[in-house]
Amino acid sequence: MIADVITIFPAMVEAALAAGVGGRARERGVVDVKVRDLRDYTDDRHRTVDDVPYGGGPGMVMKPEPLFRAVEAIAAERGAPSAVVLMTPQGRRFDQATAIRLSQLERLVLICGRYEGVDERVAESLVTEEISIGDYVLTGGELPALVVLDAVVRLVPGVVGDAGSVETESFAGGLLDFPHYTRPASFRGRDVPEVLLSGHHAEIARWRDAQRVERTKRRRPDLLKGNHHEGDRNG
Ligand code: 4HQ
Repeated sequence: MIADVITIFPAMVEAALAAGVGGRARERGVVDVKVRDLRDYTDDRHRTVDDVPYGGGPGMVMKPEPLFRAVEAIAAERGAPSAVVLMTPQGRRFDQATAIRLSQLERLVLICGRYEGVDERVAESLVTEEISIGDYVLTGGELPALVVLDAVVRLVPGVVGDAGSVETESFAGGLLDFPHYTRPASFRGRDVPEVLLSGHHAEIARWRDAQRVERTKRRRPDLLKGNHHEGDRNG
């Protein structure tokens, strides 16, 4: 997988990408993620990326020219992107199904907005999809892009060591994960469930399945109601 992140805070994105399983996958060349400083695609002395909003009002808007130039430069270097994703609270809510779909694409571009957001013509004619990581307002699209990349990159074959852990985890099959325990078998008066110490693998698998269903009913009944397309609504 090839991915490019466009941001005015490249050091912040680089630092996060260097850490953990994703960072190691990048070192090994399993994924090729490049961070692009949007200011490198400006043409004025001050490397301006924003301007005042037409119609007035508070804050600044990201100018279209540097963003178009950045995506065009990436396309020329890497080939036409499979998707150009804009991180925005106006987008479709990110979920595991979207992570799976994006992980199967060859070339991904992620745009991180700042200020009040990007000029609408970027959303209309450069971006192929808008994604939100949730209904809250952040100061920029960098953390959302890192969230999306983290969820996507770990699905690329060879990134996560044990492929089994990708399959049996939370949301595989639309259910929450089962409870996990490690040593000691008794900790401050709380014991690991007997069945897990039994060595009866079929019984353990049944117990875990039952725990997943029970936890999902209690904590996330929405996941069981086939509401996969609607978020919660107010009112
Ligand atoms: N922002 N999911 C505003 C977000 C956000 C989110 C990104 C803040 C874009 C301009 N992005 N900027 N939530 O809050 O994706």
